[in-house]
Parts: sequence; C-alpha cells; structure tokens
Amino acid sequence: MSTGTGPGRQLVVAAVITSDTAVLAARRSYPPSLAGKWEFPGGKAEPGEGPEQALVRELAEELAVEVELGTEITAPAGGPWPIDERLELRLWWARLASDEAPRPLGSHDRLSWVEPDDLPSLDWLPADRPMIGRIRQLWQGR
Ligand code: 9L3
Ligand code: MG
Repeated sequence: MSTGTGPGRQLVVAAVITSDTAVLAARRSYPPSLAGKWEFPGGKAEPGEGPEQALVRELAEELAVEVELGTEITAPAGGPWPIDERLELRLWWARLASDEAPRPLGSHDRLSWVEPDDLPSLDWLPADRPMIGRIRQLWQGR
C-alpha cells in the first residue's frame, strides 16, 4: 500500500492550538525541503510514548508552552491523516495552559495566530492543507 494510513506507518502528532479567535500556525525552518511551509506544530512520537504524551512534549520542546489537549480531530475517514508512505498524523485541539506566549525554539522561524477564515491563504505543508477544511467546519460548529 503506497497511500493512506495503517499499521507500519510511524506516528506524527500535531496540535491546533486555539485562542478565542484564532489558531496557531507555525512556519518550518527545516529540513530545506519543508522550510518555509506552514504546519500545525508537533512531531514524531518516540517508541513507548503515548500520542498525547508525545504531543505535550513536542509542543514544550518546539514552542516552550504547556498545553491542555482537547478532543482529537480525525480525518474524514475517521482515523489518522496520511502524510506519506512512512508517516501518518494524529491531530488534537489544544489550549495554552498559561499566559506564556509561544516562542519558536528552532523548529520554526515564524509563528502566527490566524483566524480560521484566513487559514487557506498560508503556504501549508501538503499534508496539513486537507486539515484546514475540517478545522474551519468544526470551528464554525463549536
Ligand atoms: N509533519 C507534517 N505536518 C505536521 C507535522 C508536525 C509534521 N503538522 C511531517 C513533517 C515531517 C514529519 O511529519 O516529514 C515529522 O515531523 P517533525 O518531527 O519533523 O516535526
Ligand atoms: Mg516538529
């Protein structure tokens, strides 16, 4: 199988961090093939680590924030979002646990709070762009 999701793919976790009016987008600074593209921040789960535990760790490492996770945002098919032949992604809503503003610690060169209606105008990673429609839909129904 060359597309889709399923056993054998490594898990990547990411968050849609929300304020009252916007969501946090992050522009990648590496690797060169992905630099300059916007994403929902996160990264690979490590062996033995639960997905939500991995996500809290990644956000602390990348953005120096503590978050409270909300519900998972699943793909239209109901499961993880496909990235490529080797990776699949699980996505959660999240809120900042304190007033401390996120700071890019190396994985990103820009952070931006974006109103959901403006999300389509950013230059997204191909894997993340399909998530935008679902996020806007859920945001409208919240
Ligand atoms: N990825 C795609 N969308 C995202 C994230 C956080 C990650 N929202 C892809 C980019 C990399 C891989 O997953 O190919 C691993 O991500 P990272 O550990 O380099 O952040
Ligand atoms: Mg990352």
